[in-house]
Amino acid sequence: MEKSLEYDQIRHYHDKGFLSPINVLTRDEIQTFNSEIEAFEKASGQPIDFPYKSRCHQIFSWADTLVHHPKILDAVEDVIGPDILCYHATLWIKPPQSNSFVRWHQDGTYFSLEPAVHVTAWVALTIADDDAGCMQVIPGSHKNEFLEHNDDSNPDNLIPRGQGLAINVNTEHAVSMPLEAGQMSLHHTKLFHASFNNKRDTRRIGFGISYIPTSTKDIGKTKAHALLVRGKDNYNNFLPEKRLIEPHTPEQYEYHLSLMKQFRKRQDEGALFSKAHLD
Ligand SMILES: O=C(O)CCC(=O)C(=O)O
Repeated sequence: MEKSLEYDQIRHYHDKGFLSPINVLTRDEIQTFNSEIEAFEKASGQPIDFPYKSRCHQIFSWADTLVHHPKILDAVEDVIGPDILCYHATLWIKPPQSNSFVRWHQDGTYFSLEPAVHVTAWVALTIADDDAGCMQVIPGSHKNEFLEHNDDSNPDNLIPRGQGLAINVNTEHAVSMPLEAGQMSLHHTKLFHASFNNKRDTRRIGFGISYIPTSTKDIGKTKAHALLVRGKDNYNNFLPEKRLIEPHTPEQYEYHLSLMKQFRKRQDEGALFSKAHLD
């Protein structure tokens, strides 16, 4: 029984590797979440950056609310089933009039998760249309295996190491996933996707949440934590992550940092592993 998506939408996700747009947030929610980000930036005197913009659900109440949001989880449940872990989450912010970009890539290349069924819910907290540099995808490209990626660091790349597909991606059939604030897209972990300049005078802010079914196996050397956000975990394949209770305490910042270090270590180990296997 579907929770929120129509049968055709679910079929589209599985056939093409993405689904967009899906309405999830109210105006009030959008305003509250953006105000909370701005309040943090005002207090810290600078735009939010790493490590705080990664795994933010371990720091901010707004992000904890989002990773547990019933409308997001209903759609996610329709594509990966009822028992759901949040594996990671990241804020993707493009400054106004910026060259910020993300190279073509597949999300799960270094995640060390099997099978590769993880879905990213990308929630727009501001408008994210073509002018703002919304995501572009190659429909059906999730039917490829994970392909070789390389690093190409560039300060404008939102991914610090600049990881991206080593092949020349044929963009003839690329499509955009424009979103209004409060809408989200879903994309499959193997889907080729990228994004380019923000030509608008306003920031483009999106929150990308990686969800996996509890049955996913962790094949990484360093074991991962993951947060149960819906249903039951009958597999215990991941180290149980604690849900945020009290934000902004020193203990919480320490916990966040330890999870971030573990995630980074896994990504680096995954990069070495995939290089050895694809060379
Ligand atoms: O925010 C973007 O433009 C890219 C996001 C992305 O690559 C992702 O969510 O996997």
